[in-house]
Amino acid sequence: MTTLIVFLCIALLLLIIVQIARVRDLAKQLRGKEEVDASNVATTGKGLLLFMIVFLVATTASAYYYKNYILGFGPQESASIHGASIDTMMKWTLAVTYTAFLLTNFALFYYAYKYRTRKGHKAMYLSHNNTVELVWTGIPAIVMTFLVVGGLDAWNDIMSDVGADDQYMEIEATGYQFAWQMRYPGPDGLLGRKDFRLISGANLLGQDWTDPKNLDDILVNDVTLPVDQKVRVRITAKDVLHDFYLPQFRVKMDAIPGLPTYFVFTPTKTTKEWRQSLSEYPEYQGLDPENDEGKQLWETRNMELACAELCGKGHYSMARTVTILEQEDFDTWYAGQKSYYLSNIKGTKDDPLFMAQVKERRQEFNRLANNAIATPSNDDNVLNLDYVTFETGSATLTDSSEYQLNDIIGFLQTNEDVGAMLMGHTDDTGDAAANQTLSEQRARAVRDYLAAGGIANNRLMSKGYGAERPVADNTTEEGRQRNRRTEFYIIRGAPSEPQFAQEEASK
Ligand SMILES: [Cu+2]
Repeated sequence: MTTLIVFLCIALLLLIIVQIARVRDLAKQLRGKEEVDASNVATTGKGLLLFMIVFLVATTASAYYYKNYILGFGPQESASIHGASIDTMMKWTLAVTYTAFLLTNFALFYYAYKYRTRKGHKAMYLSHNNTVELVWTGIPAIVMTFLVVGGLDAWNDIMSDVGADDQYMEIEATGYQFAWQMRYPGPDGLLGRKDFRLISGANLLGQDWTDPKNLDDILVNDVTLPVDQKVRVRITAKDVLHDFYLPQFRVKMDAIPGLPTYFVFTPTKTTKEWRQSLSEYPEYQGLDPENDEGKQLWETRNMELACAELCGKGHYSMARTVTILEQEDFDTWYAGQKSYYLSNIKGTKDDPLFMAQVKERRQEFNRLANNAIATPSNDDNVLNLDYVTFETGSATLTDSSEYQLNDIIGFLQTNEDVGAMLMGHTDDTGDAAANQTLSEQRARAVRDYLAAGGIANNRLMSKGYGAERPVADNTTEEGRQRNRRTEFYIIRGAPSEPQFAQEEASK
């Protein structure tokens, strides 16, 4: 239906145009061709003049009306040092192009009007004039030179890296489909080494944990920076091209997989000051419909980090908040962040430092255990399991206990003629009966772990001693800690209660 109506409208319009043309033909025949032409051209000339006035006034008025949306004006003022120079360049370019726009459009329409057909008037024909050529080549050349040289100067300034003596903070932004991972250097102020081959589910950026600089590095999702402090952002990507874009700071740099880029800038406004500056403009006044606390629009706006590269379907979801704080507030925020290594890696199988320790402990354990079965005496048959620990007050083994427990399993599997008595001990704080029970449960938990690991039940026994057999002074915390322990008694032959008692007695 709509198509039909549109089609009919077009047909009617064409019909009208044809009819007008026929009327004009008829008029020509009646009035004489030349007279009609002159009148038409005069009307066109005046029409063009009118159009020029309306057009230039309208473009100027709309630019003025939308000035709050133009970079560098009103609420769109830059929030970084170098951003001000970009805005100045933009303003100069706008001034020059606007002047050229006014002049050329004025000339275009004015001359169409001035040289309209009039009886007795003849247009001026200018085939060549050196002065005119010089003016309209020379002036743009000079203006362009100023713009280009000014732009180049600003570009070199903005793109330059930090100097050797500069005080600055270095952070890292890694783009991937579809998020940003920000990395802060932590207390040492240095970002650690990375290797893409180390990237895993637990190691998002491929940080090399053998590099001590990595151990205090902090990973966060949003950008938080102190005001008036120079920042160098290392920019990189894990999969495809992304683009690190901070519109409020005039920062924009491609994030390229395998080819790190950087951007150096200094924020000049805190988020608070920036919001305050927005509050002066009507666009940001009034209640924010998305906020249920009744906040004004300017109070809920945030500076942002976006991806300015069309990097895939979820591209839009890469927007992150940028928060600029006073140095003092930033320091508080920074101190409250925990290093990724400490909170996610340390003491796990992803931690090469810890795994190296585990290896050393295993060697030491095997040395002591093998020594115990090699010597005829039973004096050295009790090994303290330093790395088997429990949750406070319970018989639940901690995750990190598995390494030494597995060492015991390995040892018992290699030495099949050996049995194990697990002995639990507590310190002397608290109720004696409760301590007794806890020590029994803990020894039992270790025994059960070994049994679950494939060691035959008849080779395993467990016994709890409560606080009966302290090895250190129970009046100090250090002593109590040493007394809370599990021991591994290596017994030749499968253990049984009488045999164990006998071995005990012979000690
Ligand atoms: Cu992206």
